[in-house]
Amino acid sequence: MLVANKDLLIPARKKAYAVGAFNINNLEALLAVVEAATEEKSPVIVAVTPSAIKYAGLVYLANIVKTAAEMALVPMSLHLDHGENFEVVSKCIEAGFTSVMIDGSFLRFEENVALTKRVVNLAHSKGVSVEAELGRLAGVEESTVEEKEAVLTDPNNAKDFVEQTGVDALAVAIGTSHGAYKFKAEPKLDFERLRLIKEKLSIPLVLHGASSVPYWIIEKASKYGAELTGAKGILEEHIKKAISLGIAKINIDTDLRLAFTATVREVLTNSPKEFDPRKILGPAKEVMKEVVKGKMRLFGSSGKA
Ligand code: PH4
Ligand code: ZN
Repeated sequence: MLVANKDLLIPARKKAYAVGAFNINNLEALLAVVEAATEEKSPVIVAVTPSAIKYAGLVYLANIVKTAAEMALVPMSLHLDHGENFEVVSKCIEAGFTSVMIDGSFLRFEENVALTKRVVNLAHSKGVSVEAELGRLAGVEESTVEEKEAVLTDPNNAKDFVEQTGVDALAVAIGTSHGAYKFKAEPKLDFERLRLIKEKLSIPLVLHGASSVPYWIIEKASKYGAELTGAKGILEEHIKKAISLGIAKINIDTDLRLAFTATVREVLTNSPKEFDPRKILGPAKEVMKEVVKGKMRLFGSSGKA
């Protein structure tokens, strides 16, 4: 069944676990996510970005997720990830999304508040949840203290932002970034900042850029010809600590991309005569599913559906 993110995230924050938001761009990724959620008895968020919509089409994506939700025995939401303007948000709400992110993190504080408020008014009138972002995800490890302060979420601003906008969840910047190259040196997150944000806000907090870039996947992809030198992600123990500090939604995309690509490379190398897409994409889906199941166990959402 399709539910709003709020219904999944409020219990998660209360009971100190997190619900995974997994990005999908095609049927294989969706099947991997839904099968994993069903086997783990876990609530799940299916995330779609504007670039996924550009790739596969809004109506196609919305309808395969709605079909999956009708058949699934676990609660799921269909979430717009990184909606960049009011127009994309309203199109997604019209198409049946149950949750939207409006990412005004590139705007000045007042502009971000104004845009987010406008989205909250529309979304809440339709029972749709809203996530917003304050602070920017960026590689900050070599930044000066002043640069970090400009990029990472300020706890006092976060409190004002939530009070002024009425958002249901807030994505915070504490040192994560999107993609497979998150750190040049040792993985490090600003937990003291997160602790202060948690003290000031009772709504669920969201961690973007949370892939761990597992060594076994990098090793497998590299064995079959990928060039991924320097790839590094978030430590699993840091994910657990973030959950204990109020993170209730965790975004994962890169780890699924890596699992998919490593497996496609493996199959094509080991079976050069194979040209049936089902025999190439099928194993890739299975490995993505195992990755999703592992995340659900790590996040503590297994058994919560
Ligand atoms: N996301 C995924 C963003 C994907 O435009 P696009 O479809 O390439 O955008 O919101 C994440 O936070 C994923 O984090 P990860 O890279 O650590 O998996
Ligand atoms: Zn993100």
